[in-house]
Amino acid sequence: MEHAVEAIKKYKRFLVTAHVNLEGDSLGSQLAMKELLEALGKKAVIVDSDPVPGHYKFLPRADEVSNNIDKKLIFDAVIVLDCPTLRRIGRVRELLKKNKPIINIDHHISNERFGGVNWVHPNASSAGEMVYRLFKNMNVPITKEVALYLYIAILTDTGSFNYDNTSSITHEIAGELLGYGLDPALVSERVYEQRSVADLKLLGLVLSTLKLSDDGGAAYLVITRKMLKDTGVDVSRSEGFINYARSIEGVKIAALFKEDPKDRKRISISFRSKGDVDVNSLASCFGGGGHIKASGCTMEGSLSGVKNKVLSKIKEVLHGRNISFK
Ligand SMILES: [Mn+2]
Repeated sequence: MEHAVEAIKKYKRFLVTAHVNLEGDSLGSQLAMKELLEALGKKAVIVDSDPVPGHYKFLPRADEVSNNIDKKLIFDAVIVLDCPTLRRIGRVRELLKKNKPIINIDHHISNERFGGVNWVHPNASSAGEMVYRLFKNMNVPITKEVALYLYIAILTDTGSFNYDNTSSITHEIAGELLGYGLDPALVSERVYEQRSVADLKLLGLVLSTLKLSDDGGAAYLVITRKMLKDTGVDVSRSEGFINYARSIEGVKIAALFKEDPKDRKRISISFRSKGDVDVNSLASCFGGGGHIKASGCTMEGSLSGVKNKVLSKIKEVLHGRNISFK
């Protein structure tokens, strides 16, 4: 963290970015980082590969998140948040220049240390929690807006304080953030209860694909391009669907296969686990990564080809048992 603090003090103009497919942590940590930099008298521009999802547009200054890859943008250093690899910043890579230092601030165990400064803290609940620590370390007062950004980052990345990245410290920080005047019920409603009828129709289609291994240890779901087309729902609205597969009693590994809506050859796969199963290693077999109990990867090929490869690896991880899916 000291190196990150030094670098923040040293430079004046920052490009702030995070991973593709923005969600609560990537968005909250970036918006809070921008406030931190501005409070220190610096300039900061947030540029992301993907737009702010509709249900996060209520966040103050969310309209300042740019998707414009403007090669003329002037900055001294780049801050990359919540990103295990540089590939994950998507189109923003086009803005990186050789002589501009990268400050990598992340909590993914699979982080590739791609920065000049690498503050990687896999025990942090979220990138938001790490930005919270910067506010404390640099003595910058937390405003109600900053508290909202950081609370949402922590809330969403801990699955509403349900996952095992939740600790007493997470609750202490969240408690302090609520003390800045946030209404937790209202925040939860804005983040989680903005579903449309079409979103639930997509969920219905996805749940109907559920398959369980015959030993009950693994389950998977599928989202096809056709389902997205038929319901008119953006794939970003499927966040959390995989938890239905993980929630089945006895399931240790859950997978969600998503056909890329734009690229016919790409399938992205999310993994979740329970107990002592490490899905970070599982995803790394296919060039992906993430956290021990939540990870993902992207593969090329047909849905059935990719499924066969991944499901046989899952069988291997589950102690090489000879299982089949029904
Ligand atoms: Mn995160």
